[in-house]
Amino acid sequence: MKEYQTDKIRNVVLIGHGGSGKTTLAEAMLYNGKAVERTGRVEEGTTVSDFDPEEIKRQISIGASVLPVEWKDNKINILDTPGYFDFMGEVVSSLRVAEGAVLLVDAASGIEVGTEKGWELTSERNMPRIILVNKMNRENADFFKVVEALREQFGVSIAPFQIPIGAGETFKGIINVVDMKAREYSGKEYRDTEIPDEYSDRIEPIREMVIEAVAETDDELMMKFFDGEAFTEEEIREGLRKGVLSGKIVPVLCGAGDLNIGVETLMDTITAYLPSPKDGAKVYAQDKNGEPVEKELTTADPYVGKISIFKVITGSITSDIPLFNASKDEKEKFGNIFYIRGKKQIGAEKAVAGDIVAVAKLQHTTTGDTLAEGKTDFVYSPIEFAEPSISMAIVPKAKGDEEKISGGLHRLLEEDPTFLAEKNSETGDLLVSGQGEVHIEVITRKLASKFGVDVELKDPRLPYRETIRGTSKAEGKHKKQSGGRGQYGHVWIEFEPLNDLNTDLEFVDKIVGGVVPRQFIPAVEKGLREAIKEGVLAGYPVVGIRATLYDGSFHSVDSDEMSFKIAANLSYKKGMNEASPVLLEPIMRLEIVVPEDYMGDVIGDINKKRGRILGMEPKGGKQLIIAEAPLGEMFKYATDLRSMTQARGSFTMKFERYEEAPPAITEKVIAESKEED
Ligand SMILES: Nc1nc2c(ncn2[C@@H]2O[C@H](COP(=O)(O)OP(=O)(O)OP(=O)(O)O)[C@@H](O)[C@H]2O)c(=O)[nH]1
Ligand SMILES: [Mg+2]
Repeated sequence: MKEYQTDKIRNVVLIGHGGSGKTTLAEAMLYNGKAVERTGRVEEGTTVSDFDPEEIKRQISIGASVLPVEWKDNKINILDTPGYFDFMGEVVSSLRVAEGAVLLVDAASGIEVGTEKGWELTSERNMPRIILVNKMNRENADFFKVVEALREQFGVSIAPFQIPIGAGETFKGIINVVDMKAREYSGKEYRDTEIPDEYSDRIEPIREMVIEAVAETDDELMMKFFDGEAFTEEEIREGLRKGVLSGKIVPVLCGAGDLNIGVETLMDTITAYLPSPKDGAKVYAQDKNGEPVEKELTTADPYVGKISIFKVITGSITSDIPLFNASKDEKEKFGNIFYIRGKKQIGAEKAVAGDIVAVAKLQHTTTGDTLAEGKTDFVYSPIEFAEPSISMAIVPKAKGDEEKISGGLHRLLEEDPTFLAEKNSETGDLLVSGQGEVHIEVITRKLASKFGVDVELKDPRLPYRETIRGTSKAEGKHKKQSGGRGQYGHVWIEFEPLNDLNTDLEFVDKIVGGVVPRQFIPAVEKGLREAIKEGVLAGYPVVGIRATLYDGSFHSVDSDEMSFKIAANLSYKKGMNEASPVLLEPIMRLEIVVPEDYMGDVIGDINKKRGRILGMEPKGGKQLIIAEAPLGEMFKYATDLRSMTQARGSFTMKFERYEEAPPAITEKVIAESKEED
């Protein structure tokens, strides 16, 4: 690939609802830029971008891909991102390196949740963007309806630069209302044509929208507009460019990625209107000194070793230079740098500021780290990812694979900072927490394909507790006095519930007259403390009990600490069984944010899950619902909430307290514990 200077580079992220055609569009762009000889298809698993076996199998994008393509003296680094919500982390890291975005909207489906999310993500970052009304060849595609909806939802910044010629089966070209030119496509080529007569009525109102958007960018132009004066071509062009760069104007184009209609115009618009890294005012951190380089995305691939993809922020970079990882405070050995296009590697001599390159086998670097030529006293601010919202237990199919699993997870964590893996010390489960069920599934598939371990997913075991509701007095007598050294310990203990479930055991010594000698009383308490680690119902830790040692006896020769520990244990087993033992389940506090329309469904669902609503209040145009529900019902809440709200809801959940479990749950848990024994 030729060397391009910073002002000739465009880092453009493709975003949009799942299946809006991003990967197919990227394929057409690569074809137009002669990076591929023919266009691959998502259905056939032949696209440059969706090369991962999981992407091919599922026919969706899972990881972001970098796809550099040369276009008329410029290089466009296309960042194709997944639309599926579980993989939002990939969108977030890609937005970090891009200066501009193309937001795809399906011409037949119109605005979808992914469209709204894409709009929000780019608005928050003040990122210049173009909207492509894609799939114009679909049945029921309606450009004008989509534009109207976009204007209604996103305001006058929406400026349609084009209108389609035909729609659905008859879609064959576009009319540019800024230049007033028409173009028809054969799929491989295009030719400029006359604007068909029947379109003159449609052009005027659309052109009016563009003029109005231009007027919005500048006070003087606004005055002119209200005075009814026409803008010059120059004013329109200048106003549009400034407006797009500042985010005040969002050009709307139309096309069909799979027919390669409108794609070259989109590429022209990207290079003409979206910022290069030079004019992109991206702030990564206060740059006090040094020539820092920022690394953004990594992919773990054990066959070629780990590949780190990064963006050069300042200065330039060549192969084999020593770099310093400022985030980890470690030296990093840099081998050959190369460009990456999907999975293909393309040799690179040097990469200038603004460009995106890759390097293999970095030792210490993970996603979001800052690399610099020498020591720096700052690092670029880390990328903020969403917290994982769903957890599942990973169980190896073959015994002895535990080490391979944790090794594999460790590697996958380096490329994907949006999941967590940890061993729960209480239940012993290896828990993987992610952004959704598909996310966790994909992680386990990667464990199999990249690291050769087969695993199963299970619901995590719950950290139940046990306590008692009644009181009891129980004797524990341990006596062994035949042959050898004798053993003798004897206690009477009263068991009562404590009101406080945060205390496990309160031990009270009410021995009088030395019926249990002083020196053995700590052994009784120790025996109890060991015993309560396993409740009598289902083996869960016991909390909230008081045990009062009030009587017993001893033998002057045979009594020892061990005998009293055993006696305490015997008393515990008997006493607990006689004091109405109960199972406690964890209750979680939930804060759920959903649009008003979904409130009824969400509240009904919480009730069905044995939860209760504590309060509701408006929050940022949506509703905040505060609720409590047992953890046992909430494992898949991320999935449930997504399907109830079409992914418009979000929630956080944290442990609140323990509460007695209903009989049905208790029975089930007891049965399960018997099965495991
Ligand atoms: N009719 C029509 N179908 C298209 C067009 N572009 C893509 N498709 C089809 O739409 C489906 C989804 O296309 P993708 O390119 O995978 O969409 P995507 O946005 O990359 O999907 P995710 O990465 O999963 O979010 C595939 O079946 C494509 O063949 C188009 O312009 N017109
Ligand atoms: Mg895709």
